[in-house]
Amino acid sequence: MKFVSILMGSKSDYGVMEECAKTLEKFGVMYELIVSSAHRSPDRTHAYVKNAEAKGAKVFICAAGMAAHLAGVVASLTTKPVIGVPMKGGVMEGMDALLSTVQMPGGMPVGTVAIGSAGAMNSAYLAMQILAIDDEELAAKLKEDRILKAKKVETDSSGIEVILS
Ligand code: RP5
Repeated sequence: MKFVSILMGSKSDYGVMEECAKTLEKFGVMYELIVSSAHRSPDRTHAYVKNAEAKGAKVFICAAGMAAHLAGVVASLTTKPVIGVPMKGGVMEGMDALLSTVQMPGGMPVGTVAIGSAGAMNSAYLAMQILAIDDEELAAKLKEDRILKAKKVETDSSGIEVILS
């Protein structure tokens, strides 16, 4: 079994992280999704990561807001790639979570994506790009997705563009 593990620090993160799950589903990539907090349920977080890795988790995606330590804690428990998604909320609109997630000490990386929904979607894409290193079928799907994105730019432009000769 090969899958992506999505952890969220709170159920309140789900509204944004649903986008991550939906993106993985669109590409037929298996995932698990749980709420587990670095602060409120440290034992559950520890047990989940160890068990998920043993079952076949290849990449961990961790979403948390405010003093966002979830991705860092997960990174301390596994050598699988960990992607951190900083959540908006709190008085600093996600800047607190961004800095907390990204500022890991040397040798303990968390690949950190953008705050909020773009980050949620990109965490799924980045996880799939990692899986696609040795999965040709998934790699082909990601290439096709890029082609469709480029075509959409042309289509979007065609109705409104102004080009001088
Ligand atoms: C973080 O604190 C969670 O990831 C969430 O983004 C934020 C607020 O959590 P709740 O108070 O809504 O549960 O740990």
